[in-house]
Amino acid sequence: MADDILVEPQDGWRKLTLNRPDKLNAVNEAMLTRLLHALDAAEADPSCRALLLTGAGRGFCAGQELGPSLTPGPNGPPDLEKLAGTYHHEVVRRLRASRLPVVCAVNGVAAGAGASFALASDIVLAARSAKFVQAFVKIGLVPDSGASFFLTRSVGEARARVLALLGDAVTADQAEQWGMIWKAVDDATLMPDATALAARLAQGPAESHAMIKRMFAAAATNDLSAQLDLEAALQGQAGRTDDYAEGVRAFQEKRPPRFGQRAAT
Ligand code: T3D
Repeated sequence: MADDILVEPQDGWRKLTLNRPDKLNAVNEAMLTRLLHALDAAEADPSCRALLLTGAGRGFCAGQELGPSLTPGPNGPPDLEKLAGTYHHEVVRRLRASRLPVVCAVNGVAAGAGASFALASDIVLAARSAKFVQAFVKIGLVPDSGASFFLTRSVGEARARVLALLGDAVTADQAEQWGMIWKAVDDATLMPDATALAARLAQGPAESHAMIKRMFAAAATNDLSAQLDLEAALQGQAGRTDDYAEGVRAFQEKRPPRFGQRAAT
């Protein structure tokens, strides 16, 4: 059985590791299919309340494998629209639509679609030695997997255009300063920090987390009035959860809350 996607169930959360270290975890169709299955399985597991995504070896993910499916052959160019739509973009959709908070530990270079997978996650920590490369332009392609969406919103259009047009690497520290990621940390503390974060999220109010993700997704397109309506509706929903009752009780009793409910479908 292929082990290019490692799934390690932890106490209330799962660690997913892209595991093709000799290729800096470059992805291909089979690997992405297994990643999609792993994401679906985590989503369907009621005991799973958070995800940690990382890469094995010295890279996080070097994007699409520059192999046969990307190589123009005797029958003409490959159908990259189909490739992106079937695999890469489904990963991004799953990460964003998931009810589970996703922590991404960028342990090394994140290039092309690999950078987009990181940016699609909810909380991104990167090792100081890691870098982010919009590699697409270097091989005559264009940003995909949400890169143009995420970057224009996180670093602003001026920087996003430079990154996309030149394909120069951005260091983890620079990515943090620009707001592309949450934090750059020392290489040695990346996994302990990311693990602690995933474990902490797994102890949090799962339904609240799911609604926060929905709310932030909608904020990308809603006007203020529509967003206020959504916030009111979701607050109403949150107010009816057991976690809210427990949260208020815990506050009044001056003790930490014990959240435990799985997000509703
Ligand atoms: O339809 C669609 O959606 C199309 C897909 C689009 C999405 C994309 O992701 S397009 C972008 C594809 N990715 C790239 O263009 C990145 C290519 N890789 C690089 O530019 C560099 O490898 C890095 C900047 C990522 C890292 O450089 P460096 O010097 O640290 O490592 P290296 O020596 O270049 O790579 C190490 C090995 O990984 C090497 O193998 P070797 O020679 O030791 O056997 C290299 O060939 C391999 N590798 C790295 N990236 C890929 C790869 N092999 C296949 N595909 C890769 N993408």
